[in-house]
Amino acid sequence: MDRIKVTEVFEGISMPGHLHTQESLNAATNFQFQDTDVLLVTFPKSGTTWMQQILSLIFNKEDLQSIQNTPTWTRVPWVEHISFSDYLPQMEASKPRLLTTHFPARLLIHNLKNTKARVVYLARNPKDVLVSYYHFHKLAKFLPDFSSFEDFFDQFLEGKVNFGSWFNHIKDWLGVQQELNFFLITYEDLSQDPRQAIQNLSTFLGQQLEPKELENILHYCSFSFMSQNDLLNYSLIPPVIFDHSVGKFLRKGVAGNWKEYFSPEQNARFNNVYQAEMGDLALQFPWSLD
Ligand code: PPS
Repeated sequence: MDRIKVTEVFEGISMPGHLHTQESLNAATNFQFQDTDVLLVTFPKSGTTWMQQILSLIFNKEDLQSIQNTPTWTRVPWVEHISFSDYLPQMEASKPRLLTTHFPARLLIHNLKNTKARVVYLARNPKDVLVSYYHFHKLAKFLPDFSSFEDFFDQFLEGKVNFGSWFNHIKDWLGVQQELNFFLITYEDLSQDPRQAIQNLSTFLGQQLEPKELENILHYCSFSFMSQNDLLNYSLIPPVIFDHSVGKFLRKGVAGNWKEYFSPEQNARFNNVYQAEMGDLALQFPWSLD
């Protein structure tokens, strides 16, 4: 498979060359956002696919059948991916354009800050991000191999994995939120009270949901529905890209799975780094580090 083991480095950030080229990355930094756009921002493994599905459902609430035949990555594509230019023309017909990025704010802010584009930042407990990312490295053949969980743990904490430091990513975006039409939501909000979280999100998006519409959205974005649907669970991705014999993209779908992986020593080390990096910012997140 073309470029499967290539890593692109762009503006100091490593990314899989299977999905990105210097050309696609440059194009993303020059992308012209529109006032009607909705941009989903995540660090990898924060629940991107879940939120892509939710955004798509909210904006197609009157005709949920129409979106069941296409995968999430074509409905809410990444602006930095090679394939983005293929999806863009078909998106122009329907507004708003629903977009995704893993980029840090510093690469997009110049084209975002003078628009009214809605930015939805989805964050997840970084301990769960780490565990999910570790498993994804086994599944995705376009990511580097790690010898052990301990090895991956160290690289993640040092910000040496693809897309760099989780801490830098979240601080970068929270640092510019006042300049943007910005909404912060967490994986934990969605897990604990999906009804309330989706209602709050819909209000930010200017979308009124009827009770029946909300019920349908809750059903179609549930882990049980998504993990059984081949267009949503990535099972149709060829084995040369995803080694389906070692795991699933929709793996566990819960908050707190890190507790089964972190040793007491790793946990203490992570907490120290977390406090040093996040400081007072830590107060605004609903996840537990215990
Ligand atoms: S990626 O590769 O960055 O796009 O991955 P991403 O979609 O951000 O993250 C994958 C994790 O999100 C979980 N997920 C869900 N959890 C709960 N409910 C739903 N509907 C859902 N959809 C995806 C998925 O299982 C991955 O988390 P883990 O912890 O590995 O299970």
